[in-house]
Amino acid sequence: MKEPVEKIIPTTCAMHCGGTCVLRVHVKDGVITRVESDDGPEPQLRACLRGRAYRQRVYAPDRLKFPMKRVGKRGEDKFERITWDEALDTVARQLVRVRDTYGPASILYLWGLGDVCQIHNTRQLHKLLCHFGGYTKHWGVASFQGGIFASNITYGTWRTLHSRDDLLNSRLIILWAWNPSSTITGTNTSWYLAQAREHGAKVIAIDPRYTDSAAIFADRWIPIIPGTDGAMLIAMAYTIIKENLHDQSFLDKYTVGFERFKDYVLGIEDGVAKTPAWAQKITGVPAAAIADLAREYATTKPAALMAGIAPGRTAYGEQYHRAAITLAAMTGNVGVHGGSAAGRCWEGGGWYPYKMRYGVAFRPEEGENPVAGINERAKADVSTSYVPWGVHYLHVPDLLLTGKAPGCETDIRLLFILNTNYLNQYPNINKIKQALERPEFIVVVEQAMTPTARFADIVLPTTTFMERNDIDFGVGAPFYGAVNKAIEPVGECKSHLEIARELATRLGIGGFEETEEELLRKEVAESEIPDYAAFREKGVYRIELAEPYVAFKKQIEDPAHHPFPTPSGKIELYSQELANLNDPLCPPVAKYIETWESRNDPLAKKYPLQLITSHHKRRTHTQSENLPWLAELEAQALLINRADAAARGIGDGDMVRVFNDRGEVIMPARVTERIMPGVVDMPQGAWYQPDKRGVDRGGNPNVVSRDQSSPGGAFPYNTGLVEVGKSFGIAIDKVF
Ligand SMILES: Nc1nc2c(c(=O)[nH]1)N[C@H]1C(S)=C(S)[C@@H](COP(=O)(O)OP(=O)(O)OC[C@H]3O[C@@H](n4cnc5c(=O)[nH]c(N)nc54)[C@H](O)[C@@H]3O)O[C@H]1N2
Ligand SMILES: Nc1nc2c(c(=O)[nH]1)N[C@H]1C(S)=C(S)[C@@H](COP(=O)(O)OP(=O)(O)OC[C@H]3O[C@@H](n4cnc5c(=O)[nH]c(N)nc54)[C@H](O)[C@@H]3O)O[C@H]1N2
Ligand SMILES: [Mo]
Repeated sequence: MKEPVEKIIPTTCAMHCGGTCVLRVHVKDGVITRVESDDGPEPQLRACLRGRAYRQRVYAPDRLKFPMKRVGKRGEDKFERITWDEALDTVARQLVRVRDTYGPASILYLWGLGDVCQIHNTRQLHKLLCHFGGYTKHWGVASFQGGIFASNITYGTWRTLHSRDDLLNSRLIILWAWNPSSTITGTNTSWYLAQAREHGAKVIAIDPRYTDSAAIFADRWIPIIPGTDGAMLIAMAYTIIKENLHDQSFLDKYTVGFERFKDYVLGIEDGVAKTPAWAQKITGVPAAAIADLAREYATTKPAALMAGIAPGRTAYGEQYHRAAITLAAMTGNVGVHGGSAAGRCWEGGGWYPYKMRYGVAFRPEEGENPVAGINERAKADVSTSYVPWGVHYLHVPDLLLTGKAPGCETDIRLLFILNTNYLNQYPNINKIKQALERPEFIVVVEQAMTPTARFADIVLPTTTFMERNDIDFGVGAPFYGAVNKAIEPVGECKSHLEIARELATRLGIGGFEETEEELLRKEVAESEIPDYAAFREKGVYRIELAEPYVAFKKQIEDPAHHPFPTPSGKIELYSQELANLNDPLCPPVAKYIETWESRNDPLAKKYPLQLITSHHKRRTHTQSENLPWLAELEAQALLINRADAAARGIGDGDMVRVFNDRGEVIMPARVTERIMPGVVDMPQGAWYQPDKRGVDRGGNPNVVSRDQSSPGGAFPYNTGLVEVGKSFGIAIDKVF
């Protein structure tokens, strides 16, 4: 017998971490045998542990292979295999029934990103539902809505990033809550940071945790109380103003409203001078350290304040981002090589002005959503023009339970869920579980039997990026990555394109005739890529830049011809639009606003520890959590400082209860000096595994997190109080 030939297919990892790294997939007899990464010319686009382990994801035992229908109670996890015909007929029938009985606004299409690519993403179902009569839409980006809000208000756009190679031009790099050695956020980010160090840049990390990035790159680690970053930045502004270190000519030329900000900082507005001593009490950072960093940032040119997005995921997180941008402008670091506009240090695939339109954004030619008009009436209730119509993601449970949420009023009867492990990833799981009992019908399109899929009435199995052709974008360096199909779909899995097409046929909707190949060729035709076939064969098309890409370079070099896209044409340190809101919690200049559930909240007597929920290096959110290779690397555990653990009689590896009024989790503790006292970290993305009492054994922080949105839409995942106690195992648990 002839030995089967092994083929090596170049493709691009499409997991949702900002890394779009080269994978070389070995395939023998239609089966993936191993996955390697880039061994081509420099700079290689090398994958991390998750990309290299993807084979186990494709063949995971809990991979969905067939359509399923619920046979037990909703959420009970009892399913039966059915045919595609039965599954799609049922979904089509339910869609028609709900639209005709209650109207299309009773359909909520809930999506996330998952394997984010150009064709096989959320657009296909959006298009289908638009043609079908529309649907109620959600809004709010869990990752960085606070950053989007602040950048839009201050710069008039959310695109504020440099290419990562520009870090080599920086003399000082501040990793403000940024840990790219774990979270990637752009292929090769860590590699550029390493080179910047070799070039002599000083690196300072500000984080409640001593992260891997702090350990590897930083000269100094400054721990800070979560949710107080705005206070530290504003006190830095105080020192800079008092010592006259700000770049007044930059401020005069390119910004509006600095004087108003200054009035607030100096206490002219409210009688409180925002001195480093003031901030020390709030942030836990010594006043001298704040003043030193301020001087260093203002006098080391150029300096990159890399504003992480995690402090933006706190209550009033918008203010932190506004304050960071204000400091970048005060020091003249906007639009220059080696600087940083301090918008947010990760933007995803839309960061560079690629000619190809970013796939996730819905396109007008694909259809208008007729429900927009219906919900438009509710828009009047919403506080700012940066808040679009629809339901904020955090308020989906309210809408399902009561038919009402800020900006949206409608009874949801049908939920169409894809590319999100919604139940697992959004706050207050116990409330979400109740809410998921309300709709008459839930369909989930998934790759794995996730905690969310367990709540479906019909589950449709879909392909991974190894089983389809697509295109991806470089984040941090401009390139296109070909996603090349390595194997045929596992089991009976179908791609989004096929699912949308087959539903369209059943619903009598046209416009889904184009093949994957035709659609991809169309995308490439509107891009910089000269040759489709060569691109697919090579796997990567790099856009060669004469110099690193710098956001706002044109606005700074030639302001007369290139105004900022704000109402004033300048960087708006004071925003008239926000002033018009007259909302003290969403003020016109950056302000420090104390979060709810802070250390000073009376609730802290009962629940004294602040919970943060970092992103784990061994999984992308909930994706790949179930892979033994990766699970072996680092267990899901609660990070707790030695002092807090000792005070509670907790030893390393002990099982602990983490709880508040919203719920309870039992998981192992990791006792460490790598997190500051008073703060615990439960990394997000662990799969929710409730026991019989409804206590989660998976280590999922969203059991205890709070479902309240910030005024500008920020998701407060890193704001919340808990208590931690030793868990005494099954016997005593039964007594509680
Ligand atoms: N406590 C806490 N919670 C958080 C965060 C936090 O910091 N703390 N972070 C938040 C952030 S930043 C984000 S972005 C969200 C992410 O939240 P989600 O987007 O819900 O998380 P994922 O685990 O990426 O879920 C994607 C799901 O889509 C599936 N999938 C992957 N590819 C495809 C595909 O091609 N088609 C279909 N149909 N499904 C696919 C995967 O199997 C997975 O179950 O989580 C948020 N949740
Ligand atoms: N491996 C991996 N990579 C990922 C992801 C993943 O799940 N896994 N998710 C991707 C996605 S969608 C996103 S949005 C990004 C998320 O990227 P980030 O938001 O940057 O990631 P986090 O780990 O949540 O937070 C970064 C750091 O902020 C710190 N931090 C938390 N709260 C505060 C605070 O209030 N103040 C300060 N100063 N620091 C704080 C945490 O300790 C952590 O070290 O990562 C992307 N990349
Ligand atoms: Mo995210």
